[in-house]
Amino acid sequence: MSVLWVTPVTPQVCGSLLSCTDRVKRKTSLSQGLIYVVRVNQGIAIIINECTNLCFKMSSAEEEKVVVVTGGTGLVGLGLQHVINEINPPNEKWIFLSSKDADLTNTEETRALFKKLQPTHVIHVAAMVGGLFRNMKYKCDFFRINMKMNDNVLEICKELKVKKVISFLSTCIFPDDVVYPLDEKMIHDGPPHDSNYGYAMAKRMVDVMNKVYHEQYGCNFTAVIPTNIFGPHDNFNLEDGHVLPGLMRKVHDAKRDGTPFTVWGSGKPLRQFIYSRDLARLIIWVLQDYNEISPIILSPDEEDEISIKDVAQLIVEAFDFKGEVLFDTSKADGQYKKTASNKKLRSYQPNFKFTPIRQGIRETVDWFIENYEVARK
Ligand code: NAP
Ligand code: GFB
Repeated sequence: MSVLWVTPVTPQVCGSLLSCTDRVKRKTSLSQGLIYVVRVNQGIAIIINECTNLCFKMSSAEEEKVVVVTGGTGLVGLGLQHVINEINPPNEKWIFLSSKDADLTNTEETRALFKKLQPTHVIHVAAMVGGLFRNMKYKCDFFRINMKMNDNVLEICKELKVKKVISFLSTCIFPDDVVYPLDEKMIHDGPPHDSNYGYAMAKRMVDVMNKVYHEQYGCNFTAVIPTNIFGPHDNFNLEDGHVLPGLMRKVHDAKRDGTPFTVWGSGKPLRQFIYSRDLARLIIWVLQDYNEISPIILSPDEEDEISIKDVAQLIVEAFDFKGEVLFDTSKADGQYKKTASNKKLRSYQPNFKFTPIRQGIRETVDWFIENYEVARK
């Protein structure tokens, strides 16, 4: 049984098509649009309306996919859970792991767990992660812990003949002294920014491992390279977390305490931010349809790059904060910019619509206010 066809249609055409078929297999809403899955003869037809511009192929007769997500309880992992719960793809069992299931730096624990789960596909999200200030403080831990986790997961996936592994890199791993924008070919063209040297070098080795596992064993191991990610379930700890959750935490507390809101650094550095739920939808597409060993940058367009000062202003507006905004220039600015080109992604997904940053920030602030007591802080 196979997918007969996938076609974007206007809502009107969608309506009339559906009125003449009673074999609606499932209706799935995906934040920006509706997807109808209908059965036609021996196959499955997917009708999507033009809002989403992203389609998911589903097949019914194939062997069930067992997709294991390491790091399933963090910012990215919970973003994936959110979208998978929305889509609920047939014939796919998704298992989201945390460090409580196994410490991935421990080879035997990792092997025992993966042997028990028997994944057909692995999305290796887990890592020791942190913002600028944590990276600067624990360079050796970031290198050693991430090297161990990545080596264990890829070697055990090779042993178990896992069909596909997607690992996570980051745009901060690229060389610091380059001509922007960054593209996938530039990963090893010089040292990364010193602030995240340990993390960056461990992540670069994942790209090396994907290549050598493919050449020696034919493994289908690839990687994605997201820019700075944000969204619900982020780490709002001021020392360890990234800039957006850090700023949200500080505005929240400043509003509560009637104190000024302090942005660290000059506010001049530039960043591209991808919303965790957009990233999740792209990861699902990579799992299904991206068939290269070479990595792919997952980033909004270059023109969406924004300064720390301007993004702080969006957060001030989202909280309706009226207090004083200060800049503490005694704090590091880190890398001035890491402008990434998403040309490769756009060659595959020309119409993918990213959530506007103002809307993503609004949804994340609403989530943080509602979950302040339980959020990671
Ligand atoms: P996160 O929120 O810190 O989540 C990390 C996840 O990894 C958690 O589920 C954690 O489990 C798990 N984990 C950590 N240490 C582990 C260990 N020793 N054994 C097993 N599991 C372990 O991280 P994130 O922001 O979602 O990042 C996800 C991936 O994206 C990482 O590979 C990161 O390098 C990459 N990335 C992140 C960003 C960003 O801006 N956040 C940007 C680019 C790339 P527990 O919940 O049990 O602790
Ligand atoms: O997200 P972030 O910590 O890391 O952003 P990077 C740092 C930038 O935000 C710096 C400014 O320019 C900081 O001066 N900033 C302002 C703040 N206020 C705050 C705040 O309250 N908290 C934080 N954290 N920053 C990381 C890499 O680089 O990017 C990681 O170190 C990872 O390894 C991550 O790759 C995606 O964007 O500079």
